[in-house]
Amino acid sequence: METSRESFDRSASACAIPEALARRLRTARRVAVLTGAGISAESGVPTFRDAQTGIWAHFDPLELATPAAFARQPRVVWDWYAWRRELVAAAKPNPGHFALAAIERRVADFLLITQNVDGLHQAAGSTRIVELHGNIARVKCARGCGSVDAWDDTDGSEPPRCPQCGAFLRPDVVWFDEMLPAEALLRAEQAAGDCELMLVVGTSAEVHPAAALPEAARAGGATVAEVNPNPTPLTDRVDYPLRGRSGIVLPALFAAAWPPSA
Ligand code: BV8
Ligand code: ZN
Repeated sequence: METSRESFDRSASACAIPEALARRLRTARRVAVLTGAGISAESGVPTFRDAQTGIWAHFDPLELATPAAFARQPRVVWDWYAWRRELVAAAKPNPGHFALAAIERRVADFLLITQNVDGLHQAAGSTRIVELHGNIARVKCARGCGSVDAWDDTDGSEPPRCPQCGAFLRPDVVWFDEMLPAEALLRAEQAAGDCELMLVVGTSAEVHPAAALPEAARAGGATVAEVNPNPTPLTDRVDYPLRGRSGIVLPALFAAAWPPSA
C-alpha cells in the first residue's frame, strides 16, 4: 500500500483490465473523465437512482431539483438540500476518487468533468476539475446577488433570506430547466472533443447536456471506456465496458497502466 497521497491499493488487480486500455491510458497525452453519482455510492452518498430514504422517500429527486419546486415549496426544497448537505459533509472520498486524482497526476492534459455536487473529487486531491452542476456546500441568493457564506436558518417556515436583497437563499447547484455554468460547459465540451481517451464513471448517462459528452469524445476519435456495475444507454457504444464498482475498477486500471515498480 502506497502513502496516503494515493490512498488506494496500487497493486489492486481485483478485476481484469484489458492490456490495450492500460496502454492507451499510459500513453495518452489528453484524457477526459466524466463522473456521476455512482462514483460516490461507495462513500455512502445515495445516487439519484437509489431510493430516497426516510422522510424523502416519497419525493422524486427530478421533481425537487427544479425552479418550479422551489417556487412551489421553497422550504421543502431547502430542507432536502440541507439533508443532503449533511450527508455529504459526513462522507469521505473512496478509492475510486483517489485513483482519478492519481491518474490526473500522471497525464499531461487532463480534465475531470463531474455531475456530482458533493465535492468528494476535490477532497481526494483532484485539481483539474469542472463541476457541471454546481456544489451543494455553496449557497447563493435566488435573485442573483451571489454566493453567501453564512446564513441564519432559525425561521423553519421558509428558507433564509439574502442579506442584500431579502430574496430567498438557495443551493448553488444547477436545477433541471436551468442553464449550466457557461465556462464549465465550454471547458467540458472542448476537453471531450480533444481527448484521446475518455473514462465515463458511475453515470446513467441520461441527463443532458452532460450525457452528450461521451458522444463528442467518440466523434473526436477518442477511445471511450465505461465503468459501471450496470449497463447504461451508452454501454453498446463504448470501446471498453468495464462492469464493476468504480472503487474497485479504477484502482485496478491505475495499477494496470502504471504497475507498481516490479
Ligand atoms: C438544461 C444538480 C437548458 C442538482 C442535476 C436533451 C434530451 C433530453 C432532455 C434534455 C435535453 N436537454 C435538456 C434536457 C432536460 C434535462 C434533462 O436532461 N432531463 C433528463 C432527466 C432527461 N436537462 C436539464 O434540465 C439541464 N439544463 O438543459 O438547460 C434549458 C434551460 C431552460 C429551459 C430548457 C432547457 C440541467 C441538468 C442538470 C440538473 N441538475 N444535479 C442536484 O444534485 O440536486 S442532474 C443530477 O441528476 C446529477 O447531477 C446527475 O447529472 C443526474 C443523475 O445522474 P447520475 O449522476 O448518472 O446518477 P444516477 O443515479 O442517475 O445513476 C447512477 C449510476 O451509477 C447508475 O448507472 C449506476 O449503475 C451507477 N453506479 C451505482 N453504484 C456504482 C455505480 N457506478 C460505479 N461504481 C459504483 N459503486
Ligand atoms: Zn440577493
